[in-house]
Amino acid sequence: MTLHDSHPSVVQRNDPPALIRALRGDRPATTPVWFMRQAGRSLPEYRELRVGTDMLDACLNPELASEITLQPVRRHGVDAGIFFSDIVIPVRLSGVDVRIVAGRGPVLDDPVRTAADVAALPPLDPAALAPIREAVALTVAQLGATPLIGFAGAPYTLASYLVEGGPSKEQLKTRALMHSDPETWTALLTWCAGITGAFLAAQIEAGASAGQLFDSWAGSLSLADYTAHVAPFSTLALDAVRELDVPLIHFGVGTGELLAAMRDVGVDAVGVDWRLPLDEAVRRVGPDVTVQGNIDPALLRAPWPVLEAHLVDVLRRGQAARAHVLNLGHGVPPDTDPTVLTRIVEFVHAHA
Ligand code: 1CP
Repeated sequence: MTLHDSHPSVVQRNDPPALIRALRGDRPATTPVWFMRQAGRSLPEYRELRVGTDMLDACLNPELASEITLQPVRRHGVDAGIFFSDIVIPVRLSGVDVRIVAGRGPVLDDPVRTAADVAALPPLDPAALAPIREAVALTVAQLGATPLIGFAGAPYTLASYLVEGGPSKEQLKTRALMHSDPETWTALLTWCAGITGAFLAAQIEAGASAGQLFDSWAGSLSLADYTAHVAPFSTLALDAVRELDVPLIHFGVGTGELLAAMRDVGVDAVGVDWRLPLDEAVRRVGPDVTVQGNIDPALLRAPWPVLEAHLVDVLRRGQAARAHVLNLGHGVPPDTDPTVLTRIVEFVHAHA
């Protein structure tokens, strides 16, 4: 039995799934819904499975990564799985010493800040991606008709961890490097685009039906800097998957001013955080892309009637777009009550 059999209402056989139709610009009968960070700490079954296993080791164990990917699909009946992994996995698979510190995020003891540091970055051996391909293939076999979204970090967001050595608020060292040493910047972002593009391509070749590029921290950039120093490398990363012909989503946080430029790297959908109403986002990106978002994660803790009114408002504003994929404006906070997420899915699927 595949997972799909337990969700017979999702799609008819042969019909593209609602998520894929929406990303391509069609409006399915109900709005598709999934959640960034739907796999992970909000789920007790995830916390149980992760006991005693390091985060990046879990990502590189195909059975474990696959099971963690499936957990939220089973529990919530969302319209897509998102592959359980992390944006720094291709960095680790290249042989760079990066680890994930609980409650903090990716950390490097030796940040990458000089021309010599960048020149020493090792190439990514395609064979190292074998556990990713295996995990995706296992997952797709279980998902049945429910699509799997593959993902990768955009070169800028990835570079910010390498340069800062860990999470940072405004990526100051990273942006300083961009302006102080353009040659090193180009070399660093080209390396990041190569490994992250290969990571995304491996997932799509193994069966993922869509891809999302996370430029989570692009919101720290001016439009001029984004356009001149960042967007060309995001385009380069996505060039690795264009021939695979799956729909692509591009997401960042605080990127209201960048949305049209993010569209222009060549994607089918842009993700919008909670700061900008979706109808205003549509005014900025025009009629030729789908929008994804933009429930405020803070409202997951509000009383249901407050959250419901917000959902209705987001769904209404999403009508301004050619198509809308409902999601949060950023990832599921770890202390979220997962029953609230299930209720959102039920509500959106019942809302014509
Ligand atoms: O022990 C744990 O459970 C660690 C928490 C965790 C998890 C569950 C991290 C560390 N990464 C992940 C998985 C993950 N990361 C997924 C798959 C799960 C899903 O979406 O269902 C995805 C898509 C990511 C992508 C990711 N990692 C991004 C982009 C998305 C976003 O949230 O903006 C970023 C910026 C990272 C870096 C990262 N990894 C982990 C953390 C806590 C962070 C963010 C740190 C920071 O704030 O800078």
